Amino acid sequence: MVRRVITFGTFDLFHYGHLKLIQRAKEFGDELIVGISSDKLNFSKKGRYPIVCEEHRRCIVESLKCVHTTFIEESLELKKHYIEKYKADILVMGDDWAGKFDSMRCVCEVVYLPRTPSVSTTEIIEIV
Ligand code: C2G
Repeated sequence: MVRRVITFGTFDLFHYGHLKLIQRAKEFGDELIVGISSDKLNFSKKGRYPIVCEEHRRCIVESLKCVHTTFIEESLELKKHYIEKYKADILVMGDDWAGKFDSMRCVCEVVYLPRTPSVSTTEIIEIV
C-alpha cells in the first residue's frame, strides 16, 4: 500500500533549509504531497506578500524529484480537508510549527522535524 506524506510551506526564495525539509519529509513514505501557501495566506500570516509569486513557488517545488504533487494552500483552517483530500497518512512540518497541528492527529500521524540552522528567507531578504 502506498504511504502518503503531506507537508505545507511558503518556500519563498527557495533555499537549502526548504530542500532538506522536503527531502526528509519524503523519507517518511512513498509519495510526498506539498501544499504551497497562497500569496494571500502568506499576507494574512506574515503581513507581507512573498517575493516570489505562488505560481512560481509551486513550479519550483513541483520540479523536485522527491515531490509527487503540489497544490495551493488557501487557508490554514483547511488543513484537515487537504489531508483527507490527498489521503495523507502523515503530516510533516518543521519544528517552528511544533504543537500547532497536533489536532490533526485525529486524521493522520503528525511529525515535527528540526529546522536546518542558519538559513532562512528572512535572513536572505535582510542580506540582499
Ligand atoms: N524550514 C526548515 N529549515 C529552515 C527553514 C524552513 O526546516 N531553515 C522548514 C519550515 O519549518 C517549514 C518549511 O521549511 O516546515 C517551509 O518553510 P516556510 O516556507 O517558512 O513555511 P511557512 O511560511 O512556515 O508555511 O500551513 C503552514 C504553512 O504553510 C507553513
